[in-house]
Amino acid sequence: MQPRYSPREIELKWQRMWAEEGIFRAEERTDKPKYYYLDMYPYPSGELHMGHMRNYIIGDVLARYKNMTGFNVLHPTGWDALGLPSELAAIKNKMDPQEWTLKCVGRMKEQFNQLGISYDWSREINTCLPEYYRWDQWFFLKFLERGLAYRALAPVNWCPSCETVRANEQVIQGLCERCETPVVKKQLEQWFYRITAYADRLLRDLDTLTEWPERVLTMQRNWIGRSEGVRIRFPVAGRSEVIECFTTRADTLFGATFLVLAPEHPLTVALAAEAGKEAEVGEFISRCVSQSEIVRTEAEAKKEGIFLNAYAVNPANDECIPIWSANYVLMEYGSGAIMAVPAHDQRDLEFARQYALPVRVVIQPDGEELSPETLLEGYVGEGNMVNSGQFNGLWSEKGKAAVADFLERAGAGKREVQYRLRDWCISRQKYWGAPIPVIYCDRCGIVPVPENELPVLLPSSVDLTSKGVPPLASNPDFLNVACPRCQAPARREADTMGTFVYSSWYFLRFASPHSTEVPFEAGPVRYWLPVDKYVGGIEHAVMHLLYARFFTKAFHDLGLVDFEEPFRSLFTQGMIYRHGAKMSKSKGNVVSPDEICDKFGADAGRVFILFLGPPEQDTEWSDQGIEGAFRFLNRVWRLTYDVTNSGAHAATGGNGGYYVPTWKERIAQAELSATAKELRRKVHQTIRKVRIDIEERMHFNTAVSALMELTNSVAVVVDAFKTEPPAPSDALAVSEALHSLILMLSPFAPHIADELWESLGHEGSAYLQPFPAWEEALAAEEAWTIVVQVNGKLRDRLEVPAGTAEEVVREAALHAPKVKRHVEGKPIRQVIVVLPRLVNIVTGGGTPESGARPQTK
Ligand code: ANZ
Ligand code: ZN
Repeated sequence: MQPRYSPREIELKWQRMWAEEGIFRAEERTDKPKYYYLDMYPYPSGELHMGHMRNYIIGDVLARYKNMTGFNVLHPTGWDALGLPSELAAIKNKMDPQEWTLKCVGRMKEQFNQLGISYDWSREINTCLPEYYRWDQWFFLKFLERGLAYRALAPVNWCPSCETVRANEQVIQGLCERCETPVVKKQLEQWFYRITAYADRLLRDLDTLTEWPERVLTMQRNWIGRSEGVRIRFPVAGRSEVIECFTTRADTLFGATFLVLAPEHPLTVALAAEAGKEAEVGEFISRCVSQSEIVRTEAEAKKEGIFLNAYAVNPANDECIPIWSANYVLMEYGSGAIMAVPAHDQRDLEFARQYALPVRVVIQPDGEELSPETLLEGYVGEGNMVNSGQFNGLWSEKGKAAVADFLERAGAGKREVQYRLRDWCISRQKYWGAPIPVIYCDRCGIVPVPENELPVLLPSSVDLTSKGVPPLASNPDFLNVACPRCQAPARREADTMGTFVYSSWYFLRFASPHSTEVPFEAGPVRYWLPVDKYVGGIEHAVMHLLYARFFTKAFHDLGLVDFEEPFRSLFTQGMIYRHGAKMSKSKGNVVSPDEICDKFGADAGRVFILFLGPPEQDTEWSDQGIEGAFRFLNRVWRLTYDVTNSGAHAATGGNGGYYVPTWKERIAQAELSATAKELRRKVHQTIRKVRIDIEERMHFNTAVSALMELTNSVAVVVDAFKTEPPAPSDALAVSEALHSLILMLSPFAPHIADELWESLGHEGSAYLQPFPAWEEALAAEEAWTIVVQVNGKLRDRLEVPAGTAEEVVREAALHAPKVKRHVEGKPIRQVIVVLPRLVNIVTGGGTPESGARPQTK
């Protein structure tokens, strides 16, 4: 063994070895429980920095640890290669997206290997390959058959100067990022997945996800946004139309002082026409339509509206109330119209004040008098119904049901459940995606591409910056096709699918990544799925994680899988900051893994990044910290070297050092010295701590510090050997300590662990060894048995951990029940503590023993 630790050499050696032996290759087997660990697969951006790497290192430690603790581990990865990020990067780098992607994949794979990530590369997947995306097209056809895919008009961002659709990411403060022209909304026919059909199940099953962060569950609940309410019918005075309003507050019906239509509501234009206000209203509508939904619904947003010169009839009291149109009502939610109750809704109140509309209090809180004239904030709480006819005096919660019953009986309303969740628009007017497999025929309409003609290949010669049409429409060879039904000339759909489609099922593909007949095979899926632990950024809390859950449920209903939730346990890791900003290329504060690996080695980089803090928290990079991690590994190296190569003390056998290869059998029988006993205790305590830290909390940082402490403890014992030859039991204890240390180090710093494992005379990777287990009896602190006397007479015995402080023992003795009985009511004169054996309590009160000296033996 070399006296000096040179990471690069050994890291390359072991990486080669792992690959040759295929030790990370997963196979279905029944002799062990399976463990499917997955980190969110990356999109091939070209370079990974240490901020990204944290995620993959966290996962790698866990996957390696699970393998060493007896699980059959699946730890795969692949490339989220299709979609806008890759297309934009390719354009920026003036490369063909395919070429660009494959180049990035090669580079990033190198980076993962360089850091020793234990991926099973035999299962690598890449979404931009037809063998993968043909299944996205196949699912589309299945969804279409079942009514889960449909086409509808939806707005896109349109740049009039580029004559092309811009993604949200390409619109900066309302301007096209390429030419800085203001972007407008344009209605296009697009494809949707009907995720709303699953809203209830997606919501309900959140309750079964007990190993998901509460924060993510809450975000999904809010995103789905279930509301129970009533759809109330308001006839338009003097016309045949009826305006339906969805409300969650039927109890406030008598407080409705006006109605508001969304600008896009069909009646807005119709009523404006009758009022002779077309021009004014038209202008108002186009102004609102260009505002984004987010801007329109923000609490602080400026409210803007227009009176439509018409009235509606309140079905509860036949009152006629004015009809307005305003920007803060959205066409996409509820019915696109609301009854406005300014006294009890903040936005309605602001609007009412702005346009001098009446305010009527109908809910009166207990012990407080609301006045419509002075009200500054809508009162949204519960209270007694007032100004509400036959409902007066009802408590608002009861009133909701009573008004709903009344409306349903009168045929003027119906109870309804609304969701915030919208259907998922999968169409992108972009090149780099899977073509949506439908054909438009003038005679037959929308014709699905027959299954046996999949995949619809993405053509390679396409004008990425085509004007007026989506890029694929610029390629006539792609676009023009014979109708599969009537053979007449027809056109292919030129839109492609968005990025989130591919990532909605990739975790299933890893079970049988090379299947050509099916997207995934039932047997392997039954064996591996669901994913046992899924790790990724909190930014995926809603869209990706909701879409993946939706696909899984839809697949369940298609009979493709027999479970409904894909990810049993979810972990969201924090981000790395440097110089106060999130580590990112655009901020210029990235640290590259190459830099770290060249200087300190991958293992030091791994240990350091884990040491930065609990993985769920954001944390600050430290340039000095990495040196600390490197020093630690050097210490472990040096220690192993000292133990195995110190020829001077060959007395105990082994390969010329203190290291005893057969320690396991021998230590059980050995008479242990105090030093050996103490070291063993430290070893078993460390094993316990490391295991619990990893399993219960994924707190790798505290696990690493426990390993550092253990290293110090072993070093103290070994240093003493330099002056005095070790007692046999001490050498055995050192052997145990060193073996345990190196095996425990293996998930964190796998290369050095393997090298040192080899230096201890073993063959193969430490990864293939069982992770050390602790014995509770050996980990337990030694106990002191303390005799408690009262006035010299034995009254009780206490068991306390060895080393307990004098004050603690004293208090424990005074509070022991048997002791209390004898001191009750008497003043305590003195308490004498003689550690580790005895406490004598001397009481006053003239008993004969008072003041007696304790008998110490
Ligand atoms: C009358 C009312 C009185 C309301 C009151 C609230 C308080 P959630 O809980 O999010 O479902 N609303 C309905 N459709 C809307 C739309 N298209 N655009 C903007 N706002 C809309 O909210 C339901 C409430 O949001 C509904 O109940 C309605 O206002 C408003 F004291 O109706 B409410
Ligand atoms: Zn046809």
